[in-house]
Amino acid sequence: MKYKYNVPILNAEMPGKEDVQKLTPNPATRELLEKMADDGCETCFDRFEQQQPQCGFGLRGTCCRMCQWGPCRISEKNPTGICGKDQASAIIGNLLRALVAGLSAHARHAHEIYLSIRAAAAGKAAIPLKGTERLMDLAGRFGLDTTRPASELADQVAGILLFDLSRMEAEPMAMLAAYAPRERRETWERLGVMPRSAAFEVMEALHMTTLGGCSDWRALAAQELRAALAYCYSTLFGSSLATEILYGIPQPRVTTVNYGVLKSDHVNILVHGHSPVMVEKILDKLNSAEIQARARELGAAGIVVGGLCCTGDELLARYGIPTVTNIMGQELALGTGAVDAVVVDMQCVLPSLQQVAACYGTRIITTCASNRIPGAVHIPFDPENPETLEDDAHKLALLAVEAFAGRDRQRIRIPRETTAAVSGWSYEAIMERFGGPKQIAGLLRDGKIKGLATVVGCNNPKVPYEYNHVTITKKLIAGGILVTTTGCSAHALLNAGLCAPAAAELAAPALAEVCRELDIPPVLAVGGCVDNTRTMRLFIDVADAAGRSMPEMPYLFVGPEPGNEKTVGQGVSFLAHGVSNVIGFPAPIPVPLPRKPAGAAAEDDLERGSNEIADFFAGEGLREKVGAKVYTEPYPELAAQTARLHIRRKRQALGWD
Ligand code: BF8
Repeated sequence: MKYKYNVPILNAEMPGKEDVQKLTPNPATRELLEKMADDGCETCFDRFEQQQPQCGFGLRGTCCRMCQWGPCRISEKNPTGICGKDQASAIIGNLLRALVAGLSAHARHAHEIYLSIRAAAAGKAAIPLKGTERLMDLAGRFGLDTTRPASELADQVAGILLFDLSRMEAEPMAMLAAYAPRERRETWERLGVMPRSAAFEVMEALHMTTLGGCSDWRALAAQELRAALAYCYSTLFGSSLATEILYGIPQPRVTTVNYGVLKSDHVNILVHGHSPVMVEKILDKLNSAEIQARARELGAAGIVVGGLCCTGDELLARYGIPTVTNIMGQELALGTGAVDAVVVDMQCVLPSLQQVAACYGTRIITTCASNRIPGAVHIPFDPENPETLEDDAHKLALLAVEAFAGRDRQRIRIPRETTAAVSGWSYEAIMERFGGPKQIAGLLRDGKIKGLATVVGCNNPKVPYEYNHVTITKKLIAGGILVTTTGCSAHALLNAGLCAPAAAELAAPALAEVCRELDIPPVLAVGGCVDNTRTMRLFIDVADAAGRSMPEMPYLFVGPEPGNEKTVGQGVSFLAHGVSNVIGFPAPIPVPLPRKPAGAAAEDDLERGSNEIADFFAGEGLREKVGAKVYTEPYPELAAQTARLHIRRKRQALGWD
């Protein structure tokens, strides 16, 4: 068998700490990197340098570790694994396994929320059902009798959502049937990629990729789409909308973010992770007169709560609670020396957190049985036995506040940066501000807004921290493209000031005018990663209002710094909906560089290197199937140009330019 990928590979120069110091946009990051180096406290930026050079097989997705015969490194010398698996199957199999690992993470999150709704409905725990509007909306969409009492409806809705997570037979997913556009459903039916449930598609993906399983990469690619649709509707739509049943639909609020929100004379508590149930209860307790008085008794002037990662994004959206930073900034936040306690639930919590905490005397508290950290205080929330929630939250709030007493305060240095922001851009808030999907479609058609892009996802040490998020986004808004954002990307854009109305001055004149007229920023922070649902609903409803299919629309999904396995499903979900992706480093696919063909005369007579998987994602394969493709571009200036060109081509095809 011929090895097809013996061509140079699209790669980025790996940045060292010096490059990060030069390029990272937030001055607070630079200050804290220096401080932590002076304090002798190691971070992921140090460990990234120590890991260089990283394995080329891993980087290209050509290492197969799916059985105990391997690991097999697929190369020119050895074009198949020991079992005979070829390169394409190895690469797409790795991607599929990453996607379903991410799907499992989101499914576990969703499971906790759905069981919490059940517990609330049964009156087993003091968990609210504040989002009556969302409950009634979903009950109506699921065909329930909306005259029944709210607790009964909540229990029924939770049951339907749990079935979307777990169904084993070939029946439609309820959430997909309720929200997916008809044209998309017909496309997915035609492609044979309709999903059953999260659990079934995870099972099938692992089954297909086990030793002696599926060796047809096209069938694996179809399962990638199927699993992404299960991901999208059972765990993104499910979690996001179910969380609104519990805590209500966010509304815009003016707030302040960034490291400078921490205060040296206050108790500083960071909340971190993804599932909101325990943290919401802890917030209630922290606001109580008793805990506030305890903080003052210990000598603190008050209590500051700051958000990390998606828990931070969600609390920012719901209450305007200030966010501090994202996955790669979590160690830096502790490096301020000012953090008394970090309360973490699930996912994206660096295992190093306890070591950094030890440097600064910070107390780490874990609240999810799936996410233990040795040395941390552990009081888990169990939605099946929620009766202790109230007492546990009280205990945790007290533990967090009492961490203030007796800490070494000599190492405190809080960067001054604070940044204005407007949070709370739920789907409903966006619609209210614009007047509805028809109005947004009109602004797109008239060219006042050139396109809609969502800039999302993690950080990755393979690019200078946050540089790609901020650089691409500035160029998108300068090109008249309205941006939504979630996850770690949102933290970068919030701290860069792009989520404040004043950022309109960086936008193209027509977009700036729209922003000023509606008093919105050009970058709308819509929530945590599961709240990509809000952007997807926006895209679906605006396309419908414009009378166009999703693939025709000037939309883009931009993931400048993908890191967690969860982001694979995000990108593929949007692809399945006909929304192209612009992805930064790293895609674990060998993307060949253009090269001079043998015998070519001119220096610039280049041809694109080719392989099946890169062609499937970036060429016609996927585009013919779902109407969208992937652009991989690690250099943010070029990525933004690609994005703007894509939007322009869509507009020209629609006759809007
Ligand atoms: O779900 S963006 S590093 S925080 S995975 Fe994690 Fe990635 Fe950050 Fe939330 Ni999303």
